[in-house]
Amino acid sequence: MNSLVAQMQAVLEDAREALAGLSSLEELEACRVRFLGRRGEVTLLLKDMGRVDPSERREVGRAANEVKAAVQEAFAAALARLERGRSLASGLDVTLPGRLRRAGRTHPVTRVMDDAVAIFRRMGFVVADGPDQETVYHNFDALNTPEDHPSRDPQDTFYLADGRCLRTQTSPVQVRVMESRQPPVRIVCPGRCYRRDTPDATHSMNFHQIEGLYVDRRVSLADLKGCLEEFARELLGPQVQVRFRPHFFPFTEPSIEYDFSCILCAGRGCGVCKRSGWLEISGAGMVDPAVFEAVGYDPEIWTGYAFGMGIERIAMIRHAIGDIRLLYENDMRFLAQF
Ligand code: 2U9
Repeated sequence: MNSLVAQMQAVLEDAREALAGLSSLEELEACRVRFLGRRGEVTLLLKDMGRVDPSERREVGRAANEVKAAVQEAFAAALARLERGRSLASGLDVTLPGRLRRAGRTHPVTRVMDDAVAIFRRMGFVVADGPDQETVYHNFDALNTPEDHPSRDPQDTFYLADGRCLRTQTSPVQVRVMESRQPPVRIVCPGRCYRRDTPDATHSMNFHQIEGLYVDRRVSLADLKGCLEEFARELLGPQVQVRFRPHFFPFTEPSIEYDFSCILCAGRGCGVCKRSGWLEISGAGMVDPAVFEAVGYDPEIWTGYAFGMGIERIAMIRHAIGDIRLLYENDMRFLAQF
């Protein structure tokens, strides 16, 4: 056997032996320099190829390249062994299969709220915020709610020890904005509300509302209808109709309740709209002059409309959810559907 090939095989044996005893990546690097570096043992032997007799060069060259490849392979195996050992020592086994991470989703109530806010913002409304713990004045008195109105009853409203209450609607936010700002005002107030209701399929003690208020000169009921129609079509589709029915609220006069045509059966009648073709959404009306007086706006000059809607109710309609409590149980099997 050519002596150069024999020398290379000896170097290969040396390299395998040296690699087997390694315990760190630093030692591996030193070993690499020793065998495969610019002046390494394998490199220098390959440089000797020039001195091989031309008749043997082809054969010797092939053998030398095989030895070089074997040395490089031994290095790769040693590197893999050291890296695996290092990750195991740190408690991390990089060879284990990855864990599937389920992506989070936006809660259906948050989605309706975000969509509603986006639509009203496009229509020129500005978002206003206020405290969940309210004075009785802002929650009831300023909204023209009579002293003996049933909504004030401790059976219906949560009162705090200091005489304040948890807001039963987001209207007090609008009272606060009017107290601090002159018209024109065009705001929406999204947020949590609290009522002492016994929980069932359609009631929760803690729910979400968005209310709107527009105050300017010569605001009319027709403006209110246009606003709610635009909102309904943006939220549920261009085919949706809106209808008004007369109602009574202490803070609006005249007051109305409004319905959207059923999006599931296109008004033909189905289980969700209870065969009526209409979905009862909520209430609205022209701001009562007594409310303007309470906040210091002259009711001879200023007119306005206000509306409110329950967010859970819209989420339930949108997804045909039959029980409001499903929205609060945080059951992943339910939430993962949205
Ligand atoms: C001011 C003046 C008037 C807001 C209004 C309603 C009608 C209404 C319901 C929404 C779903 C209650 O939670 S719910 O059941 N709200 O029907 N809200 S008018 O009227 C206002 C608000 C602020 C200063």
